[in-house]
Order: sequence, then C-alpha cells, then structure tokens
Amino acid sequence: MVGESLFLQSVLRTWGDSTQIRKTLDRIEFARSVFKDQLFWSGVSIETIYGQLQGLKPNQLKQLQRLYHQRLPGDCLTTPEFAQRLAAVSTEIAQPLCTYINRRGQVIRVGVGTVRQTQIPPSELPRYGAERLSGIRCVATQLKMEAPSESTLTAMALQRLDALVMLTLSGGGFERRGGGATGYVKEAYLAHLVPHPEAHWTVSPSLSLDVLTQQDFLALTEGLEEEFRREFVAQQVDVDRDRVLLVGLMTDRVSSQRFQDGLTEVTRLVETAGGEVLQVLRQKRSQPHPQTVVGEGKVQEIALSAQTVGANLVVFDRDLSPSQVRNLELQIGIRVVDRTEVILDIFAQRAQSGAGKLQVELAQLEYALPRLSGRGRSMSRQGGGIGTRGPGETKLETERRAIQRRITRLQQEVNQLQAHRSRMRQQRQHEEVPSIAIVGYTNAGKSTLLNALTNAEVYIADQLFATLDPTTRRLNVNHPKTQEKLTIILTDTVGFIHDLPPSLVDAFRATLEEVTEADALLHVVDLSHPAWQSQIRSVMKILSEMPITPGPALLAFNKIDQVDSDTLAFAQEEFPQAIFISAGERLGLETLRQRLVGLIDYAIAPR
Ligand SMILES: Nc1nc2c(ncn2[C@@H]2O[C@H](COP(=O)(O)OP(=O)(O)OP(=O)(O)O)[C@@H](O)[C@H]2O)c(=O)[nH]1
Ligand SMILES: [Mg+2]
Repeated sequence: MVGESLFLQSVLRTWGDSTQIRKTLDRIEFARSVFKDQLFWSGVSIETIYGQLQGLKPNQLKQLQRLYHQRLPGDCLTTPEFAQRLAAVSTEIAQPLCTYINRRGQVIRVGVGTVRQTQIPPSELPRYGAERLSGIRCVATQLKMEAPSESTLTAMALQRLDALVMLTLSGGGFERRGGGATGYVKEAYLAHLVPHPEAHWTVSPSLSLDVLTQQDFLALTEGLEEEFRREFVAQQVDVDRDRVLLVGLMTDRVSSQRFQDGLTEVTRLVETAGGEVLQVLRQKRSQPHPQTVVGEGKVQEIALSAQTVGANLVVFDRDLSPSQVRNLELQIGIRVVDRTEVILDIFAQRAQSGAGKLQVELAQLEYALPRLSGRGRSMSRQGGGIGTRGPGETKLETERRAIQRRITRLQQEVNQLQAHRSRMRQQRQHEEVPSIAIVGYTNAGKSTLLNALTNAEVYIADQLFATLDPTTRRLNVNHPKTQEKLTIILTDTVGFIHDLPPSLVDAFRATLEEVTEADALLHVVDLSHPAWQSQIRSVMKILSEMPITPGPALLAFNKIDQVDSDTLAFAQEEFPQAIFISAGERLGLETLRQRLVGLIDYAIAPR
C-alpha cells in the first residue's frame, strides 16, 4: 500500500498497545489484499470478455476467448502473430479490441471497446504507485487511422501501464495456410509514460509492425522504472510527511470567499496533521456528485495529478460518505480521506491526558465503524465467487462487532468521566467560586489569554487545535466597585471549527460540558483572521446546538496588534459591547479583568 494514511497511523497511535485492535486492522487489510488477488486472477481462469458484447456471435466470442490462450515472450511488446490475430478478430467483429498482458507474457484481460472502456481499475492492478509501472501492458486495436487519442493515453496513465501498443487495421487480411493470420495490421503506435512533470507520456510516429516488434520491451520498462524510482525518491524528501493532493468542491451553497477560506483552513489542518499540500484542484458543481463528489473527468485529473506530483494521499475539503471514499479510491488508486479524518488525526496527535485519549479513540471508532462495514459489503459484492462471499462478510461482521463492543465500553468510560467532572464542578459551585469558560475558534488565542491572565503554562502554538484538554486556573481580581477580593475560575477548552464533526461533538461531550456548565463565557475572536466574521458565526452556531444553553458571553477581539485601523473601527461599530485586546502583547488586559467581574455580577445576579 502506498503510504499509510494519516488516519490509520493515528488510530494505531491512539490505540497504542491495544494489540487486539491492531490485529483486527491487520486482518482487515489482509482480507482486502487477498480479495484483490482473487479478483485479479479470476479474470485469467474464467476467461471473461470485458466490454460491449452485445450482438457478438458464439463463434466470435470463442475467438476472443482464444486470445487468453496466447502466451507472449517476456522481452517483446508483442509478436507479429499475436498482433495479426488480434487485428483479425477486431476486423471480423468491426470493433476496437484491447488485450492486457502481464510481465510473464500472459493475457490477463480481453475487452471489446476502447482502452478507456476496458481499463482495469487501479485497485485491481497487481501493483500500483507513482514509483513504478503496473506491470501490465496493453495491445489494442482501433478503427480510426490515427495516433492514439488523448482519452486512450489518459487511460494508459491511470493504469500506469508498462506500454501501450495501438494497431490500426488494414481492412482486410487472410489466414495463412500453415496457420496464423496476416495482413490485418496497417500500422502501429507505441506509447508509454515518461517521468516528466509536464508531459505525462510520449507516442511514437506510426511504425511498421516489424519495427515495433523489434523494440526491446525489457530495456524500455527497466529504463523507465529506474527513472520513475529516481524521480520518486527525489520527491520524497521527507518520508514521514504525507504528500497531499487537496480537492475542493465549490457548490452553489457557498460564496467563493467562503470556499477559498475553507480551502485555506483545510490546508492548515493538513499541515498541522503533519502533511504537505502539494497541489490544490478545484471544481465548481451545483451539487456534489452522489458517487464521486466531483465529476468523472475531475476524478481522472485527480488520479493523473496525484501521479505527477507523487502524492500519497488525497484530501477533500468536505465530508465524504463511506461509499464515496470507496468509489474514489477505486478510481484514483491511493488513499482518499475527508476533512473529518484530518481533524481526528490532529486530535489523536494532540491527546495527552487519559481523558483526551479516551475521547479521541471513541471519536475515531465512531467514525470508522460505518466505513468498515461498508467496505465489507462492497468486497463481497465484487468478489461474488464461491468461497469468497460468505466467509469474507462473516469475518468483517465479527470485526465490526468487536469494534462496536469497544465503542460501548468507551462510551461508558466517557459517561464516568462526565460524572466525575460534574462532581468537581458541583464542588466548586459549592464553594461558590464563579466560573468562566474561554471559548472561541481554534487558534484565536484562548490559551495565550489564559496564560497572560493567570500565569498558567498552557501549550500555545500557531496550529489548529493546540489545546485538547481543558485547563482550569484561578484568577484573582479586585472588584472595581467594592474593592473586595474576588476569585474567578477560568477554563480554557478545545477550540471550535466550522462544521465540527458530529463524532467529535459526541465523544468530547465531557470536555464540552465545561462550557455549558460555566456561569459565563468569554468568546475570544482572532480579529486579524480574514474570516473572523464567519468564525464568530460558527462558534455561535456550535454553542446554540449544545444541549444546555451556556451562560451570557462577553466577546473579546484578540490580536489587535495585527489589525489595521479600518477593521478595528468596523468591528467596534458592529460590536459596541465587545472588548479589544492583545493577549500576546498584553494590551487591554486590565479592562478585561474588570469586564469579567461585571460579567460574573450579571451572570449570577438573582433574577
Ligand atoms: N499577534 C498576536 N498573536 C497572538 C495573540 N494571541 C495569541 N497569538 C498567537 O496565536 C496563536 C494561537 O494561540 P493559542 O493561544 O494557542 O490559540 P488557542 O485559541 O488556544 O488555539 P487552540 O488551542 O488551537 O484552539 C499562537 O501562535 C499565539 O502566539 C495576539 O494577541 N497577537
Ligand atoms: Mg489553546
């Protein structure tokens, strides 16, 4: 498999020594690979003819099946006999034909139709990856008298074929008396991939069959693979970093600004998760394609670009259904993940405390479960052979139940955690210490502010989701009116993000309760962020969806040291009640302390 996904890595990281689950995952991967092999070889043994077979006579089908019996030498692209035989059958049925041949010279697939129509999905190829060729070559015929078309060459690139031989037909020919066909091939073209960033492939001028068959196939593929490997190694400067192709879909529902902000955010998420975005591909559609999110042409473009830039992971800027992931992976040939998976990965890397790890594992399993069973179903559907359908599904069903049991156990643990936190809060309430939760979009500066106000030592970073576990500190202030000493409990919590994944909200309910149970909220906004307004809306939306309505909130615009005067004036006009600070530069903190006291007075005043 080309590079382990962010997600799988992080699942393993969080599960750590949970060897049972690790074994489960290994078994799933194994089952998957076995299926792949069986699918692949079943094409050889049962002599399936792929493509458009309507109207073919039994005798013609037999001729097509006989192509499977031909064996080619390993060191030439094709023999003249094989090429003529293929052209003869193609002439007889008046259709283009494709044969796919492995390095041992066995014909592994015969298809009626163009290369595009008969292509092998990447997931069924014996090997696949930017660093090598798939080990399969295609010898095909076409009815037109011209060089192979763009769509043919694209199909060649998508399958990473060793080479493509395209034969044009003379229109006639005859059977030799001693056996064998002749005269059917007019001319031949040879095409293959090249390791070049702009040109994907090269195509020869038209050649005679003799010249073509004298080409040294072994030297060609060995030379190419050597170059691909060198190119691939040069690209993999840092093997630990995922090399990501980011795909954004802009639907009618979002403005182009919102779309762009979303892409920028996913890019930062990928970077925070330890990946590198090599290229961004965009598509505009009125709504997502139900099967593949983006259109067919775009899927091909993704597959080609992933090869060109040497990506090992495709990330979408939105959530994908399990079947969409499956369809995309089948066609693209490398792992596809959605935005939620990237966020889960970051959470997994950040989780420090036992409670944090527990909640992350729960979120990941809840996310993974439907995807696991979906994969099981698809495998049994594809397999369809004796001995594959039943056991495969049963086995996955067993794995699924094991994971379901673990989810149930984790949920119980989160419930216990929730109860424990609630007891601690009750104790604080008993002491009558008022509490304020610091909330806000991720990276707004919440932890910086808590540190500045209370000399806490919370981890701060210019990263998304730097904080995962809530930190609680006491803030001592003098009441501005009575001069009485007053203590307020300040809690820093996990940051919000727009479209917070539901599995996270559920898993993090114990942490999020810190927010709903506080007497009041301090909502920190990064005013220097271009999307600060939509970030405020996202935070408000998440708060409004919480089961218990949180207390009153004070809006604090942070990072004013980085803000131009127009933006500042605009925000002051729009939000006259808000306070403007810089936690980093410690500006406006004294005013903030006083406003916090006012907020508490207001929140706990008897009404
Ligand atoms: N220029 C400037 N940078 C700031 C200010 N406050 C915080 N930052 C920077 O903003 C980044 C994020 O700060 P954090 O305090 O980690 O933000 P957070 O809201 O806790 O973020 P998460 O925990 O990831 O949700 C860090 O690089 C801080 O140094 C400020 O007032 N001015
Ligand atoms: Mg933080």
